[in-house]
Amino acid sequence: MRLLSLCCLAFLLFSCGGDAIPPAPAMAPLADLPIIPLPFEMSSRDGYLWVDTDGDAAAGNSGADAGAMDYLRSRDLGMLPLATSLDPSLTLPNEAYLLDISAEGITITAKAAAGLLNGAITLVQVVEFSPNTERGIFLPAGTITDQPRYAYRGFMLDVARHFFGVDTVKQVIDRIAPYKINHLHLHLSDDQGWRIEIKSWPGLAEIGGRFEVDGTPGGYYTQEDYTEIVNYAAARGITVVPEIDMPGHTNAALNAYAELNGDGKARDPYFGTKVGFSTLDANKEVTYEFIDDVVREISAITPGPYFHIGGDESSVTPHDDYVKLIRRAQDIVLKHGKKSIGWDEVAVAGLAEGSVVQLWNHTEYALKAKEAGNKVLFSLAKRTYLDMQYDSLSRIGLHWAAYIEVDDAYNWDPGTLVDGLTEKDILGIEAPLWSETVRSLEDIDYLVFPRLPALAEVGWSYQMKRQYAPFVERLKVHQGWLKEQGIGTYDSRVFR
Ligand code: TNX
Repeated sequence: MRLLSLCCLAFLLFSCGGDAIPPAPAMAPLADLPIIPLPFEMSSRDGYLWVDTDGDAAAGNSGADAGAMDYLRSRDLGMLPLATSLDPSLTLPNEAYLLDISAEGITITAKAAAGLLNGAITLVQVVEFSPNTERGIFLPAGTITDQPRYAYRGFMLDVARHFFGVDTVKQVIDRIAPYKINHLHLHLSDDQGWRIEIKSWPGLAEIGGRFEVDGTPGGYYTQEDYTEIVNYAAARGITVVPEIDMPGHTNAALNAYAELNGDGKARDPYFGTKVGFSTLDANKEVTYEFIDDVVREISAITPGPYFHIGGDESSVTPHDDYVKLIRRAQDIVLKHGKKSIGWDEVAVAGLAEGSVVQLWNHTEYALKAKEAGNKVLFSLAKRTYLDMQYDSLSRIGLHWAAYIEVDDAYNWDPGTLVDGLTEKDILGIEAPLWSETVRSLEDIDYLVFPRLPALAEVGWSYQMKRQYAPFVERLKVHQGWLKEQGIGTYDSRVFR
């Protein structure tokens, strides 16, 4: 080590004309850093990179990918000496990357921009868990080669039961991006509220958005607000998936427009938390004009490929009406250039090939979906529902599906959950946060952390690589990091 330091010293004195590289403090090898989600491969080398945090911020990274650099800057790490290189000929997924750290600097290589950004996201953790002293940052040398098991790792925020404004959503995005969550599903409408401006049906937001659970004031996103969220998410590697739930979970729309009701009478606002009592009328043409306008306006401001049509718990919709409405809704989605996603009940209607069935409750629908040429997105309530309590003492949350502790969230394999589904039938996993009991960012933090990092690893890391006990050791370090960032993560029993 000493010899190495002397060499570095000599090199730097010679090449940079003066600034001596300080000797490294005690530091862990790269491969021992507690990165979450666990990368595919990490290898350590002797030596280290010293980054002078007082130095010229842009000195080392001219020409590095703008997206990766913007992400690093958003985490106050714009001074890192990063070089990036894109190699479209690599036979790797777009999200894969190779991150190399040596005494000379940091390089990230990937096939596509998404991979460079993932490399930058990992780099932030490497820096966080390496010595950061008044003499600068010291990073252990080595290489990380990484790629995701599943293309879709999602988080869902229910902004309908309780509304969360743009600033809160941005803070949520900043919290989930470090775990390589790449889809943010926004549940934009439900019985209690309609949360997005539709210019051709202004009453949806203005009337349907007035309240939330318990009758407290609600709110909605203007289309400009929504675009702001979409862009903020995109800069952090996250694609927004908008959901308009139908034909059930529609009381807010039925409150705003009398003509959407079978009997032509407007419904009262709903402040409770029951499900399964509202429905659009599948036999009125105005229903499809409404769906067409809503899907068209939202699709026009959604760069991502998906539109989520809900389809869950439509208990008061007759079966034939349900099938008819879901089929026509997905034709409308296709017409506006998107792929549909639906909660698992939509499998009975038979979605078009290439659509996605989000499995939350009925595993028997997985094979039906596969037969129709749909991919499956795993959100099984008893593993992935972040609105479930940790245990009976949790201060908020529900428990109809299960109590979910960190080990329950971590110890399952999407690949073996349903007989007959193979790896290529699975799009990925998503962790939903329903907000019946969730009223603030503090509440969000309490339920999301530390379970989201566990689920993120289920979605990103290969099954053969991950093991529970070492994961908990890494998670302990993250628990401290989350707290340092002011994130109100829950003190799980797995840390005791
Ligand atoms: C079931 S999951 C629902 C939601 C509730 C949630 C509460 C699903 C597709 N429907 O309407 O908010 O349970 O956990």
